[in-house]
Amino acid sequence: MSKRQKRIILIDVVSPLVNLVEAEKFLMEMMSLINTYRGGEVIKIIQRRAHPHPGTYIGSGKAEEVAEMVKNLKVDIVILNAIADSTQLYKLLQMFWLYNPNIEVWDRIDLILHIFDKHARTAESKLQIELARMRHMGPRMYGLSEQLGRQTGGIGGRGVGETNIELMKRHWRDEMKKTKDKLDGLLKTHENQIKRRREIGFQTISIVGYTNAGKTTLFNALTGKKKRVENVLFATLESYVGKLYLPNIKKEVLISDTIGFIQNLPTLLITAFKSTLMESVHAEILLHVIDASDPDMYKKIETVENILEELGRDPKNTIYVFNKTENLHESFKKELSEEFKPQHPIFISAKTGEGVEKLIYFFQDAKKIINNYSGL
Ligand SMILES: Nc1nc2c(ncn2[C@@H]2O[C@H](COP(=O)(O)OP(=O)(O)OP(=O)(O)O)[C@@H](O)[C@H]2O)c(=O)[nH]1
Ligand SMILES: [Mg+2]
Repeated sequence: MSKRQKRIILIDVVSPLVNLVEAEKFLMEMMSLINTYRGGEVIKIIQRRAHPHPGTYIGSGKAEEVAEMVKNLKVDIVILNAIADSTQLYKLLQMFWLYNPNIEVWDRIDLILHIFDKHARTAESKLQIELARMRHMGPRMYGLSEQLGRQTGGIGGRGVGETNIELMKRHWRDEMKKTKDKLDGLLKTHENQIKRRREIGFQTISIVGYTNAGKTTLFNALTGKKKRVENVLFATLESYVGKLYLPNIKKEVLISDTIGFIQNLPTLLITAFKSTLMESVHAEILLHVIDASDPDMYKKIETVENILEELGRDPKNTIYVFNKTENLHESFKKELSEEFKPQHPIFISAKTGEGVEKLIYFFQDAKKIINNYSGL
């Protein structure tokens, strides 16, 4: 017998100044994320508010309404399209618990962490996720403990309650430290690997870009590997390294593929994935893969640039690779060529292989083309 599909309520708090079409667009990416997670039957709610409510994020009236829906529609998960305060998430959880003791209340970070959890393959990425989850969930766990404490601690909520919270916090801190130590160990090994490759004289070209831009498809085309390509967000969660032989200069270079970026990627997750992203940050050349068929292309380019900056990557030696261009108008290509001249734009279709040869040729010539470039 197949399991019942999860029933999910997705809520976005949108300013009254934003029109409905825009508001719907905000929800689209969340819908793709839910789809990546495992899908389910999604009920979308757009709540108009100038600012999120400090206590419940969505406002108490709306929270009551959602609580009714949790009861009547047998909802499993309520997701906020926001990065919410853990006290706000906890407050909502408390309200909905009355109607479904198994209800879960997530924000955007929780949803991304659940997706990461599902896709993580290596010990390193699993630990990174565990640590991020501990950091994100921690305060909510204290909330839970505080409530239990109040129930058993008598008047004023002191005594047993306080001890419980302290114990909980200490346990949490210990667990977090253990996870961090394990991760630091793996990180050291990874760093040494990168150092060794450099000593041997390997140059690295790293593929970065927004999630679903076609990074892995390009990686496979360049290296002949067969890494998983999927039309979902965050299909890749680890870094892969492959080799590419450049016949003209008779040299082998390393190509790496990694996790994609996304708008409003919480800093917590960037920090958590620093070790995975290290490969890219240190690469000699960065290929920023852009889905040129995406109407939101410009916003996504900016998101990727901002995250790279946050990671401390110098924008120098970055090549813009416009992908999915098999149906792109020549005039649009021309426009992009002009607009992004400093980023040495190249147009490819990683899927059909169109333009990939040109890209390889470009690597061989990179020294001449990129100013001040000392590699290759
Ligand atoms: N039309 C078209 N689709 C492409 C092209 N390149 C990749 N795709 C499709 O885009 C989707 C995402 O491709 P991936 O290579 O997994 O993208 P990614 O950037 O690695 O994605 P994440 O790892 O999830 O961040 C897949 O359905 C690919 O088949 C292209 O040149 N043209
Ligand atoms: Mg990928």
